[in-house]
Amino acid sequence: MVFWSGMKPVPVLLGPAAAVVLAMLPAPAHAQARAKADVACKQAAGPLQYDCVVKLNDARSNAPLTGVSLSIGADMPSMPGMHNLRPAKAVEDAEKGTYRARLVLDMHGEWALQLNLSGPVRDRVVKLLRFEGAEVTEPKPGERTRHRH
Ligand SMILES: [Cu+2]
Repeated sequence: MVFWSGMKPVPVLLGPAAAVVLAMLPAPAHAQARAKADVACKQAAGPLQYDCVVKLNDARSNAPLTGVSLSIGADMPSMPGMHNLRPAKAVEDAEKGTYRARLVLDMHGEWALQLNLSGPVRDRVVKLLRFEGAEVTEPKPGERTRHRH
């Protein structure tokens, strides 16, 4: 059996006892996320303005997360660092666990929205969305988008 540690393969001999111990190790950090998020965006007044509704729920109990301070940053995975927008502050809605924010992008295409939660729940959830005019869709896994200015 070979474990990959960075770029170097590390051979490890495993008996049945070791396999049991490995199964009991904590899950990777992303599996411990406290929040899960649903994001739906609609084009607003301008062609690059989008009004987004974010629903935050507890990852385990599924209960709506209220009283969270939520800011939404955005970057383009196909051009990292070039379209880093100033995070937008979301406003909590009367409906529990629902937050609203207006995003002003600087071009259409695929964006990674970073939902930064602070206050009672601290977490960061990243959501990929493709913004093409009035169409806002979730990119399919492995799908690549052209990046054209
Ligand atoms: Cu670009």
